[in-house]
Amino acid sequence: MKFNNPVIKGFYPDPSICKANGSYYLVCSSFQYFPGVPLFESKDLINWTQIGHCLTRRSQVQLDTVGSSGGVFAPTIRHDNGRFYMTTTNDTTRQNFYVWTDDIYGEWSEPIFVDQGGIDPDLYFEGGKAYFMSNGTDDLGIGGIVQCQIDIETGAKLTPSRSLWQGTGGRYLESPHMYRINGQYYLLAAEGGTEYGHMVTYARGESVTGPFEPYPHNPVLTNRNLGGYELQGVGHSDLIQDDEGNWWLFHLGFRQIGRWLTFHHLGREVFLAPVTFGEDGWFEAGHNGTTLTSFETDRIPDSVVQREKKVLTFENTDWNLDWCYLRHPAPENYKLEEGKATLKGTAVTLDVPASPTFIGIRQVDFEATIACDVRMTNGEAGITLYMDENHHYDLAIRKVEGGYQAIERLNIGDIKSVERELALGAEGHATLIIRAGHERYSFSVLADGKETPLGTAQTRYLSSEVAGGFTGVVIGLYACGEDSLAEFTNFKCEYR
Ligand code: 6LW
Repeated sequence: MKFNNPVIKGFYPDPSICKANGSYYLVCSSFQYFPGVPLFESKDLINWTQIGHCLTRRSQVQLDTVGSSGGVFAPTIRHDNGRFYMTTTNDTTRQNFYVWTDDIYGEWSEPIFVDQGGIDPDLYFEGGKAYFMSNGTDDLGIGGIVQCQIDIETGAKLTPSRSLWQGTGGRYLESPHMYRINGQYYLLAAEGGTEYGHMVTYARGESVTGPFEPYPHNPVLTNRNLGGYELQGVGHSDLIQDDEGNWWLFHLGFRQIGRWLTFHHLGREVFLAPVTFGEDGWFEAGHNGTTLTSFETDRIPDSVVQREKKVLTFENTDWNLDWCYLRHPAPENYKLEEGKATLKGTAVTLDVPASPTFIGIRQVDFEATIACDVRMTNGEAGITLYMDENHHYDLAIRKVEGGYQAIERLNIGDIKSVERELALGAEGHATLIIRAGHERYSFSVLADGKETPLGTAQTRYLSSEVAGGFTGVVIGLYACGEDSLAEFTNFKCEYR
């Protein structure tokens, strides 16, 4: 069959994967968004269904004071002795912790903290022992991929933290994962930073504690050499063996807005590349060490068809799975029903790193038409294309003296500009429409049976290259203003 990359589209960075009970499970970073750490299931490695989140309670992760792109960093998911573990970092508090569950469809435990610094924690289980890896600095002050052995019940360190491997010289050595394959230990990592120089590297050794010998042809996977190629930033990965014995790398990457346009605003997404082991025990990945936008493979049967949900509505999405909040929401401000969202605004606006009344769904592809009916009273309510508090485009209705108006507002760093105001008269009611393309969004309003274009804005100003950070555009429904109340109905996001 032929599969297309990404296999999970939109802002789902830093994938980690494990296999258990005949299924594959995958988790991603979530930063300031709540619930934290989206969790997916697949039977065939190609089609992924979100089944939950690992961090669903405030007691598991505290996001109130988390800045944009702070909070929940790269997770690792593992299955050992019937139990699932997910370990991650709250980068804002600089704490590494893990949670566990015996029921993948159920709730996860309270956090168990590990006193080892750095980011991108990893767990490796062997012979009743649990090893904990992360990037950072060890107890002797040596940097690299750092390891200690822990008591998996309590998180207590059983051995000092020791630096295992310093990588191949790329900046930001991170994303460690340990595996035992054919009697050898493989230590996978990423280097180069999560931008255009990103890459996957690895080393192997005879013992779980090292020493480790680097693969002679590192990086094993990168797209940093591919100029004019849509897919960039390939790195941060996890290895998995399928039931037929084939190996694969799940990794992050991003899609530029155009071949020669080095901007990406949809966030870092999940990609899949085949892995092949040689007789010498070293493995290669992708196509000549790069990831392609599609792969022909006989490893997956032709009967597997890659599905894509092209139309998303209130009715066919799940408030608890597909939608997310900025930090911890105040539940009393949200009434989420089948076919309708009623949002009560507060004084918190979209322009501060706090929790405005906002519920969002990731923009997962470039070309889309997004529409929603909004009926509101006071304040302001509408749709925002949200990258962070300083980079968002808002299409909204607001109350003004004598009536209501529709507005298009651009927020790009220090520039905050209402580009167009359209008088709506005495009713705070209209259909808001956003048409998304690779390079531009266009905004219009349908009121009294007449569609009026308000303006357009370039996608690049919401990109990671402009905004910085680690997230991607989320389509948010929001209300702000202390006595504002807004009803959203007929939401539709249709991808082309
Ligand atoms: C993550 C690090 C990375 O922790 O970006 O691409 C950081 N890799 O491994 C934030 O996602």
